[in-house]
Amino acid sequence: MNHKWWKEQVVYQVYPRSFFDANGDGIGDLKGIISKLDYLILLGIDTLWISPHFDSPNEDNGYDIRDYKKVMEEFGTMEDFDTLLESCHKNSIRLIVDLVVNHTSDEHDWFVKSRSSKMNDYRDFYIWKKGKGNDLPNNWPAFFGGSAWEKTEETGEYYLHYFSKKQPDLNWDNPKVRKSVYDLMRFWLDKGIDGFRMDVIPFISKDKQFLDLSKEELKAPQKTYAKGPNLGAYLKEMNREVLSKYDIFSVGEAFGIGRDAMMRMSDEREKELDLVFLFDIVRIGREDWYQKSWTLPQLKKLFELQSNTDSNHWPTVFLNNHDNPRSVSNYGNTKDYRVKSAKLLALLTLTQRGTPFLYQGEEIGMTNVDFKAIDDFDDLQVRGNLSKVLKNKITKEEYLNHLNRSSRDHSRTLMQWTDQPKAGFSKNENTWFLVNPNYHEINVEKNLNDPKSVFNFYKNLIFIRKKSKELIYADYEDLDPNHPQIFCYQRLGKKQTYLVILNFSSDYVSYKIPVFNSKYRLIISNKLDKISPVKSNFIELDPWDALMFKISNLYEN
Ligand code: ISL
Ligand code: CA
Repeated sequence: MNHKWWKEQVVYQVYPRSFFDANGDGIGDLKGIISKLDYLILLGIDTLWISPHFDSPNEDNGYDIRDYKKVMEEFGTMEDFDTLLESCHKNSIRLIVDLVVNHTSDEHDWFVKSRSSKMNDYRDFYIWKKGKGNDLPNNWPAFFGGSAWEKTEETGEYYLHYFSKKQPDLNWDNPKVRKSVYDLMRFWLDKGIDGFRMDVIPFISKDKQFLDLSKEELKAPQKTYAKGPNLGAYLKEMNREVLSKYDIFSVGEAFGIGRDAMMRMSDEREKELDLVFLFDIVRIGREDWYQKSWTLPQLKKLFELQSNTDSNHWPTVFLNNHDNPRSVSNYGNTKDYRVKSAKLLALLTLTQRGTPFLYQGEEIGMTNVDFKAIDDFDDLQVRGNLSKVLKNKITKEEYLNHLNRSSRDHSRTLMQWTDQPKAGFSKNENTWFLVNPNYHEINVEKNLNDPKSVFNFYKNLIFIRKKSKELIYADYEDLDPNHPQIFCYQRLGKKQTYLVILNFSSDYVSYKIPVFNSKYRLIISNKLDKISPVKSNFIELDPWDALMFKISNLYEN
């Protein structure tokens, strides 16, 4: 395993719209992030990833870009961006931005020209097709509801959009498109940014046979959309032309691919991307908005697949982001053990093999919202899928019930800074989205003043992780894959072995540690009371107990 800086960092994702509103217009902004850098430095993170900050009509909260070389007006100015970048670097924090080049906004100049006529130079920047008679070109669905094809008046042809009709897909088979993308990438890299998170990057190559999806494929169209014929070629070209020329890292949002494709995309011998987000863990039990139950052994299996790669790959580890529900609501217990289970998830994320990506608010144990009505959601995906849901005879109550477990909006509520109105996010009483009513109890200020807070547990763990390269690079071994409540694994370093024991349940469990050595030393735990050193290989675990031990291999036989 060759050591790289981006394998040793802890990344923190900021959704600028919901992070902090410095100018009081009710929307988060870049100056807001700058004003909170001290907080992130205190937490100890190394790299900041900001969701799209580019000019956008905000159909999809910035994932619909109108001008790649302009800062979104609501977020501030290019000077603000330059100040943010400079402030990060001054504090040894790296900054990566969100590269959204599978599609643009329909208000992007390229699309305005492309749709105007079949003869326009930009026509082939997008994917146009005639219908079949009066029918759509094929049965491909869009993720935000309806067909992936939209007809235009100007030429009567349809254009392809995997997401909203205001997000037309770029035609990556056109070398001019690829050249334009590489040019905009250089624009930001020459400013000194430290890399890109690449939005739905496996979708950029399309299978131009445009065959209908089968009934089975329609259940998860992302799996088909992620298998275009030229994906590898385009990523290799992007790496050759751009990425390889800078000391940066790239992480692909690989929505739709499986482990094999992940292994190829992030295999350093392939020279495509450095890291890839696999979605199996964050969407466990999920089919689109439908959330089924899952078991701990199923979760452990997914960690096995994600963490145990060979030395040519390096995993990412994340339990939430701006597209998924809050981790403590999704995997923990917010009813009776919110703080404790949030700390357990911190221990899991920060002692796994792979680069951890934290999401704003996760470090203070922010939770899902209890939405009362479908109209309370902001997400276009919720509204866009309603007609399909009702057509499939799902009641609004059932849809709401699932959305309260799976919606993206849970992670887009305002960051909870204090117990002041709007949780201190903004001075404006009119904010773009709601704040979770539990902000009186769950907020940064309270966490900073409590040595036993979720924040301080994350802070201590980040410190422990960064201090020990062993913990970062050590091999991963699940010691008890089938246990229904306990997640027990070890990290086998050359000099040290770390043992992690997590009680992923609200039960009291008397647990026989699979491998035991009397010289284990407790490093960190979420147990409030002192714990007696583990004498025998039995340990009494309270609900949601999370402990990490270390043993120096020098004592080993
Ligand atoms: O719910 C989803 C798809 O059905 C999400 O998981 C998400 O759309 C998918 O992971 C792709 O996400 C990325 O691309 C989207 C944007 O809406 C998401 O915010 C972005 O993370 C289109 O750009
Ligand atoms: Ca603002």
